Amino acid sequence: MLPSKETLQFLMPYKFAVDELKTKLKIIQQEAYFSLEHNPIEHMKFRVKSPESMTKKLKRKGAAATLTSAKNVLNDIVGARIVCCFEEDIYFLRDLFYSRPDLTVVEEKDYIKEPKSNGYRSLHLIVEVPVVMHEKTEMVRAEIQIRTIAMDFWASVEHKIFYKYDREIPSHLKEELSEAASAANELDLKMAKVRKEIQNIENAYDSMIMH
Ligand code: 0O2
Repeated sequence: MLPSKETLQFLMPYKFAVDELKTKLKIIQQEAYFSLEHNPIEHMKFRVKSPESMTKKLKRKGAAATLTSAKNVLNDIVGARIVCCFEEDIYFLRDLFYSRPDLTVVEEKDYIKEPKSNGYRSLHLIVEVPVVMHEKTEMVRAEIQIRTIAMDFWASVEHKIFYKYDREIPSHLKEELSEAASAANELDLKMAKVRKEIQNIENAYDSMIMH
């Protein structure tokens, strides 16, 4: 069924918030590249939650399936996913979000320091982005998920399995996923080590040139 005019109007500020976030992240990415000579963002994805997904999530949370309750209850109508190569990049970006005057971080969930029991790892920030429109400025909430490529690989596969089994993953698959989460974590640690070594070589080379 096509969304009603009311729904389309409701979604407008959320679509603008995606545009705002895209621009901010492009600036963050390019500025970081010039100052660090390293791009902290491997790739990004943005989405506005579909009305069907909003209804499902509201029902799951025991809230009324109305636009007003969607606005009040859901923090992730706007979603951004930032995928980085290294865990260090995640915290670099996190700190940048806190320091920006053009958005406000209102909540942080660090599933990297404290992974979920199934092995899920990711850093979630809920931010408020001002969207200036014709008649008013609306503070639009968005959920920003920041993760490494390894964390993203794991989460994407787990997400597919989760929905395939209608949220009831069989126990043998849960175990496999838990092992895969540990392997993904090890890969992140190994990559951090490799990066450190490369940085040490680069620093040694730079100081040789200086002398
Ligand atoms: P979907 O289908 O991805 O949209 P709260 O903010 O506390 O009111 P919420 O939104 O459940 O409740 O918070 P949380 O824990 O921050 O989860 C938000 C999103 O993170 C989820 O959105 C998923 O995208 C992702 N996520 C959280 N836990 C897991 C997990 O165990 N596995 C995977 N693959 N992703 C996870 P949705 O709306 O639940 O799902």
